[in-house]
Amino acid sequence: MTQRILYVRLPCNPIFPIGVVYLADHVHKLLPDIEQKIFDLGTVPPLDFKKALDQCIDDFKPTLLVFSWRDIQIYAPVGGRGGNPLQNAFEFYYAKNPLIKLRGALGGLKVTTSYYTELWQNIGLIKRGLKRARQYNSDARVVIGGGAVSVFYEQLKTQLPQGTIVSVGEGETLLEKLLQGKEFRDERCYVVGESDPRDRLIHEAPTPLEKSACNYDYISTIWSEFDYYLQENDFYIGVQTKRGCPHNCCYCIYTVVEGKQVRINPAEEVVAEIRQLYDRGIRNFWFTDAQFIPAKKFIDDAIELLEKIVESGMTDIHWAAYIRADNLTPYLCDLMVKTGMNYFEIGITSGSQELIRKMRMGYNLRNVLQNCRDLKAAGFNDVVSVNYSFNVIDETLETIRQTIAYHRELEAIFGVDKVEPAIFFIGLQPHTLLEEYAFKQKILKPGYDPMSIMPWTAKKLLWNPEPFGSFFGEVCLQAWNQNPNDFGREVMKILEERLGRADLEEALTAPVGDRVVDLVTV
Ligand code: B12
Ligand code: SF4
Repeated sequence: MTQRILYVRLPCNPIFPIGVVYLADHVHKLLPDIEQKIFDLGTVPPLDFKKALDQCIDDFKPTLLVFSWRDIQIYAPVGGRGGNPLQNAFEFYYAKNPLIKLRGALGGLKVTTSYYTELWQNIGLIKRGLKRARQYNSDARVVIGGGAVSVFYEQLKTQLPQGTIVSVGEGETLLEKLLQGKEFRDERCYVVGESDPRDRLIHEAPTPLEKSACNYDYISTIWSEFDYYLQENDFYIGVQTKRGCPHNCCYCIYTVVEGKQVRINPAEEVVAEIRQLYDRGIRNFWFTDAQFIPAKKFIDDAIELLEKIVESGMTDIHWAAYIRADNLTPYLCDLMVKTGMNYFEIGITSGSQELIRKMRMGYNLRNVLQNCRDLKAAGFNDVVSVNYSFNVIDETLETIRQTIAYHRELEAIFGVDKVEPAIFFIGLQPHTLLEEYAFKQKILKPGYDPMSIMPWTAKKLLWNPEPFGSFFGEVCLQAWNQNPNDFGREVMKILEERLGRADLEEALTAPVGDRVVDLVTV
């Protein structure tokens, strides 16, 4: 049977569907005769989802449905679609005023309802799509993957149609084997109804893959809504420059989803991909790597890429990425500024070196400061988002004071208005060290449902344990009350007013002899 592949990107806030684009590109390079189509529900109004999907299937009559599901945790603790989910949750859990508590409960109910509605809606679309495709091809199959599936692959098994192939992490080699009729079960996947996911499936290493520039001429022939993302000037189109992260930060699942082995895409291929988008008018790019410079030994690769961008003459582009700011050199800083980096996120989590060690984040805060100074000296004058997650593990009043000292130093370097403190609370994710820690501490029981956002589970997953949980709850409520439009800075201000600020030197020094807490055995 000649395969006809329909890629359906499930509804999602408009964000460039780089995952399905790369999959379709890979399949085309390998098996150019296969017919493919990309259908992006991110560009369809919600009321039309079913109708549009039916229409697409009727027209294309796929034999293989590739569903890509990017986000499930849209309620994560930053401003989200249904109001501010973090604020709702904190009002409900920590407010003393019953009216505010009620407001939090109602807001939380709204978020919960839209979360479950979206979940059921997406499962419904998968089932519906398969049923419809089988009207034309009785052997039609469905395979699902994407960021959300990678995180929650174990929980989804009870909800999907029998025979669905559930994929974890990158999907290129799985599709390749599937289409070539080879055994594919050795890839990071399982088949619903046939077997349970293997134990620690997500920890298996992905099959290595040499990535070449995506062929956007081809993509534009199989994706009629491609232009949607080219029209708006403020879209940051995804370009991947590498896969994998070697670190072990206790709360992070990226390193597991992408694997610890860093695989660099050849610089000339990345630039060739940017060039194609550039020629279509795109000027903003997001390097979608888990980390753009995952470790010191990848500095040269970043330099090579940025030098090639300079050589390419694309001087009016902008780019953004997650940056581990401990891995910069003055020359790299110059290149970053020269090639148009105009936004970056540093997830330092805490300004206390002691906590950085305990969370196994493996970097030196003193180096981060020095590198930020180099970046400023190189002429960086845009916004840095600094992600802080308080109360992850072993937070004390002293470590909070140290974080304030650290933050003030970043402000001194970049300017108060340029440093955006993004206050996150960790949304606990499966397969992380923090999850194991929560089991050991008896905060969670094995078998809990990480997809549940019922209040009693959500309170544990929205990681803010006592003895400091209520304190942070109270501070955040005060910040929303006083200055909702500048929440992050207000939190820092209140913390400093209440607790004061440590000496910077104290923040930068982990006590001598302090052992790295073994998260799993404590
Ligand atoms: C870069 C990134 C961002 C950037 C995106 C910038 C941009 N313009 O593209 C920014 C910072 C904006 C962002 C925002 C958010 N993100 Co984000 N992001 C990522 C990150 C690090 C990489 C995603 C990516 O593009 N990778 C590169 C592409 C090529 O890979 P991919 O899309 O995953 O596709 C591959 C595989 O998934 C697979 N695949 C995909 N579909 C399918 C289908 C089939 C059938 C198969 C077999 C395989 C397959 O093959 C593809 C090619 O290899 C991931 C974590 C990670 N390391 O994966 C989180 C991640 C995708 N984000 C996540 C979330 C939740 C969000 C937010 C909703 C957070 C929030 N609460 O606000 C927002 C909102 C995004 C939106 N829709 O508006 C979650 C999604 C899962 C979940 N927890 O629900 C992830 C997995 C992080 C996590 N651990 O939780 N994000
Ligand atoms: S460096 Fe970033 S991507 Fe890598 S494990 Fe730590 S938090 Fe995750």
